Amino acid sequence: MSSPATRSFPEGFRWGVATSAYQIEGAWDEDGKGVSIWDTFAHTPGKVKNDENADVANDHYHRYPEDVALMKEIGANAYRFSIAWPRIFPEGTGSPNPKGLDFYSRLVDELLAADIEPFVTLYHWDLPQKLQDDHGGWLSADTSKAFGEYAGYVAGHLGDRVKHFFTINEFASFVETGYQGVEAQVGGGKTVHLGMPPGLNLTDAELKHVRHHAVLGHGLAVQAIRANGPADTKVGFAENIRVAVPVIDAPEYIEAAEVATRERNAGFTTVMLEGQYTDAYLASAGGSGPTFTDDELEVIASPLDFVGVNLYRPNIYVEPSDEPPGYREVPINGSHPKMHSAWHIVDPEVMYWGTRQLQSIWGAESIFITENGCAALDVVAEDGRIYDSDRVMFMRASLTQLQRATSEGVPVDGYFYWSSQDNFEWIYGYGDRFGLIYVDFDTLERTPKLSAEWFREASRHNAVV
Ligand code: PNW
Repeated sequence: MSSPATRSFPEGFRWGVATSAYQIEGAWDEDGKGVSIWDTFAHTPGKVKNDENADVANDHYHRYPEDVALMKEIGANAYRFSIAWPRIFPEGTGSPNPKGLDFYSRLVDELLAADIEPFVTLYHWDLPQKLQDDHGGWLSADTSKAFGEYAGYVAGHLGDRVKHFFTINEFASFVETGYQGVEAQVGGGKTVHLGMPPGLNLTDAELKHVRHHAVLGHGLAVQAIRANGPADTKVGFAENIRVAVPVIDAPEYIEAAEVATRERNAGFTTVMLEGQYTDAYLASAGGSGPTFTDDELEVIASPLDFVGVNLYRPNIYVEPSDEPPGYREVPINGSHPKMHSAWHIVDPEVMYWGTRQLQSIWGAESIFITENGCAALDVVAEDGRIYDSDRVMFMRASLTQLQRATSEGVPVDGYFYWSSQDNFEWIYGYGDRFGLIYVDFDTLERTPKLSAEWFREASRHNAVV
């Protein structure tokens, strides 16, 4: 192996895999679970590719013992999964459903017995439908409040065994794509409007209120987790922070990139870590929205134990500029390499600059890569194996850059590959496979891929292999 100094991670570094409830559990209406906005959306024709849904998905709800054994086999020592809010509170608030909590309690016990540390995400987009119907979902602070109460309840009941909680997964994804939607290129010069539930098309000004309620929900959850969980409970968020990468590794470029990253995350990461909206953010969208109080800002910026970031790609490249705001966006070339997903511009350096900026801009003292991974055109070869060489390349390159960061003292405490197994990839259905483990969606048979072998060896050596 290459020199340990340039390959190893710090002692205690977590090698994890990640999933989310709606994408793998199935059992969409079992044991008293309420309906989520994703159930409703995926049951509506025309919303998901091939009209697929996650009613059964990976059937993880019933097969979790096998899935935990597989995680163990591929070398994971940490598992990030999400809790389906409507399993715990079928209507979002009110009386809890004991059978829902019981599923997660059994899962946690199974993980601990296998020496895999549970990391729980409280919101990975499957909002109880009732909160959408009654309050308009995240358009209302009532949803933020309900989220805080649900988070406190879970911490009170699982906090004896779960030591790490992530409040909300990818604010930008469910807010921007759910409440406004995006125009996406589909080839042939055509664009389509893509959205996720609730499938609204709000203005930029209205969106600022939705963002505000999401970060407020995060802050209320942090406080409720602290109030209801044991003293050693740790909490943070899991955000797909938009990272501006400097085109040249030189001081003025690095500084310009920091200014850009801080501004491009003003509605989420920046306000959660600084307790203030930036002036440029407040002035955007004609200066309207959001309305807030100082008390709310304080809740939003409740102190965290760690920062979790999903890093897949650079958001933009940046060079310095003498004009405000002090940086200039460098366009991404049409021929820039991509992974299999159309949105997936490749640059492993996002792992280095992203984590380094969390430390340099906000002084982060503990960072988790809550997601990193790629889709690939995986097929079972004649010998029964799955040769996902592109995923091995992607993971090795990403972890090399992450190791570069830790070797310079950036405090990264763990890496969660997305995803442990192929699963329901939201509006793309089952076509986009992100797993280390291949899933045959007809038989639900699971087979570790070549990338799983790579991950197991990296975890065993605590190093890039
Ligand atoms: C994340 N991008 O979504 C989600 O947290 C997962 O649920 C999802 O399955 C996974 O990544 C793969 O897509 C993303 O445009 C959505 O850069 C969009 C982007 C990245 C991640």
